[in-house]
Amino acid sequence: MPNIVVHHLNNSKSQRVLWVLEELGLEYEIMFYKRNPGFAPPEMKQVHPLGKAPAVVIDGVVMAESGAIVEYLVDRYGSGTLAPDRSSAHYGHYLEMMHYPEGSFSMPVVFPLFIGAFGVQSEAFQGYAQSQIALQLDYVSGLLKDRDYLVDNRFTAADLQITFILQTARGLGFLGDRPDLLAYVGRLEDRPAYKRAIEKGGPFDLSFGR
Ligand SMILES: N[C@@H](CCC(=O)N[C@@H](CS)C(=O)NCC(=O)O)C(=O)O
Repeated sequence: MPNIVVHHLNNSKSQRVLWVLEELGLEYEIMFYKRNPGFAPPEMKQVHPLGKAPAVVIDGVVMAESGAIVEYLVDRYGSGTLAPDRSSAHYGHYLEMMHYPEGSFSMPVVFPLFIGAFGVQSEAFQGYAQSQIALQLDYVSGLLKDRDYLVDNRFTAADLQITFILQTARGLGFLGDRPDLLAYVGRLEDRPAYKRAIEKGGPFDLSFGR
């Protein structure tokens, strides 16, 4: 069994790591950090120079970037679960979907948070942000048109990886007219491993005071 320590910030992407560890049935220790008020506390820089969550120490090696951490854990300890076989036709799509949430999808979804936090007044930028969020949400809806899960129509780590961004979009009120995406997130949140990860990680709230 590997020795795994998860440096976990409340209401953050480190929730993904707790969830994948629960899906894989691995043991781990959690070090808890609290947002201060919105940002990570400075002690997180003692774990990784970026000071962001998640940071995970696996057998003494520090890793950041939730996508890389999830992919590594699934590759190493998944025994063929949570990902298609590398030789399968689905593997390329799986990799794309593993990287898409933190790549193209996450930036527009956080625009409204920055607009609010820093009082950005530009109507042109606000319009751009709205259009880019709609573009990404339409894309995800299209991917799920005839299926319940993103890859090979079965639950994989790609669904786990995209959940946080969709939960953020939901919290910001962007899924109100998108029953397909609400149902998809609901399906993922129903997983026993997701629920265990929430119990262990502590209160999880992406409603942004709405
Ligand atoms: N792409 C990184 C994002 C890391 C990141 O920005 N984490 C946020 C929490 S979701 C954070 O630590 N924010 C606090 C801060 O920026 O001080 C990942 O997926 O791990």
